[in-house]
Amino acid sequence: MILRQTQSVIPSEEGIQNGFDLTLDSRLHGNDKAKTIKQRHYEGGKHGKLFLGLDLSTQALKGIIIDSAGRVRFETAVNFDHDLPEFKTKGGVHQHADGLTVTSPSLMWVAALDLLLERLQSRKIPLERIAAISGSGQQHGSVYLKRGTAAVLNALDPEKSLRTQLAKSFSVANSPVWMDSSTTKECRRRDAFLGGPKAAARLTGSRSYERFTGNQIAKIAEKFPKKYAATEQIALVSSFLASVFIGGYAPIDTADGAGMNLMNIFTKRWDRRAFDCTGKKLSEKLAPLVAAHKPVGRISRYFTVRYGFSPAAVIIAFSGDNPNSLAAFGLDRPGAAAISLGTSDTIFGALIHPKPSAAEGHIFGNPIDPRGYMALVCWKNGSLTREFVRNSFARGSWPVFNRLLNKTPPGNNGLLGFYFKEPEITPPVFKTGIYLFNRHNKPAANAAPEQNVRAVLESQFLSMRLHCGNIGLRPQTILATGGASVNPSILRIMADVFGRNVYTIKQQNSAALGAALRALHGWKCLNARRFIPFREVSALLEKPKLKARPNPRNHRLYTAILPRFSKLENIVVNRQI
Ligand code: ADP
Ligand code: XUL
Repeated sequence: MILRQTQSVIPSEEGIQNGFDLTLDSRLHGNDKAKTIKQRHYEGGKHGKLFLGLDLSTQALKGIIIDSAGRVRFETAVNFDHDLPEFKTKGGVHQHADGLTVTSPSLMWVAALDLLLERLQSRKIPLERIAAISGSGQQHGSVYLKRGTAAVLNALDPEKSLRTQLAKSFSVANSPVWMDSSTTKECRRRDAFLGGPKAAARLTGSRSYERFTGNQIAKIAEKFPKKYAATEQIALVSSFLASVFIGGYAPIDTADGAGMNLMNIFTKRWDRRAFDCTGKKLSEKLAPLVAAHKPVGRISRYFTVRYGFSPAAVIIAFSGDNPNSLAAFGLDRPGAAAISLGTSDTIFGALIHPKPSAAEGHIFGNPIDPRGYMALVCWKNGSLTREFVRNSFARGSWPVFNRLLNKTPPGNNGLLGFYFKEPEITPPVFKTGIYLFNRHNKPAANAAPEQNVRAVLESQFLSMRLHCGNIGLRPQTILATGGASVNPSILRIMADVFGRNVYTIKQQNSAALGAALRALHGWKCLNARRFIPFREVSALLEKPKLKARPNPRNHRLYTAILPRFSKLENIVVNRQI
């Protein structure tokens, strides 16, 4: 039974009482035992403990190592398209011919993990000093593991690669990822079964969404019944990576678990009714839920022998990329919100009294406050759509893109555009296309390069401002993160649209940083045998730096445009043009 397998590798907090290392000695092989004793001595010396955070994002696997003072000591990344070209992904994914289905090869993620760890090893990073590891995964994606995989994970041979050993372990070779929009039928069915979108949102924190894992599972159960029946475990991207590390199925944390339409958002438990409209025997195929600061096991022998990690290294529950970014900013109470400009664009912040919306946005558990919540709104047309406009109109160069932007005034002389290069999540748009409107709200046939560059950015931030209030996000200040947050011209428009100061931290890979900080936090909680406020960890961090102040005149202009933007957006959504 899954629960038992998982529990057997979770060190009991009682056991920790007598000393951190002692708990695990009983589970070690002879050689490893000797190593632990040496290791304990080493860690007591002048070299302090280190903490590893991983982020398995859409386009890359990133790793950040921090010390116990929260300082970043090392970072590296494996880019799927460039470093693993044999998997033939574009932006880390495969877009299917129907224009709606989007998947990533599960084995590619496993290959990326070995590659990243080999890189750390070849750079002589003292992996034996890593006391705890946590991680992050793109949210909602699901990994389907064949019967017998628990045993394979438990007995991984350090002489062979993960890729070789797990090659036959996936009952569904290609994982549906968050960019998938192919499950509208399953969503309508779930909403109806649960009493309508409002009831579904009240129960699970979100109405049914195409990318949410429960709907993806329902599609696979119906379309590929044999593969579904052959599946022993369904993991999220985050819990899958944690599973590889512990050599058994890892629990799912309540922040990432909320992105499945399967968890009761208020009790933070799996919901039987939500399971009933998903797939047969689902409860046997999902790991238990756990708060994000909890340990889920010790590192498996594969990693200690192959890479030299200490057998004492503890694995703290992995979570989603947005929840981990929330941790990187220490957002445990309402006030500031973060805007992440990664492959997806998201806005999110902490909430105490969540009000799930039947229209848009999501409520997840808060990964740094087991009693708290976070609200999030997500856009699929984020960085890749900005890149598309950059490639089409700015010779593929961000400096050219920024120079063009400076040629147009805020408000773009009345031109508004909607760039749905991919089917959109917020608002829901399945038919892709670019829709331009002139100052008289009439469709515009085309626009100059500089107008397109401004239109895509203004449209993205106006949409954020328009939609985030519905889920209770009214930020006082904004913390920007993700790949595009390095671009000052983009941050200026963000500040002007929201009328708020925009700050950044040095590390734009906030999901990996958040995972490293959660590793440190979880490790502290484990040693203290109680929940320690995350502030004790986030207090260590450097203060975010002010990067853009709003220009009041521009802000007034954008506020005046908002009702017009909303009206035109409705027209596009309803396909009236
Ligand atoms: P993810 O974590 O989802 O894989 P990242 O947060 O790493 O994504 O962001 C990657 C994106 O950052 C790229 O797709 C790229 O478009 C964007 N990016 C990088 N540099 C810039 C820049 N100077 N201006 C705008 N966008 C940028
Ligand atoms: C959030 C979402 C994306 C993914 C990929 O709901 O779908 O932000 O987490 O980053």
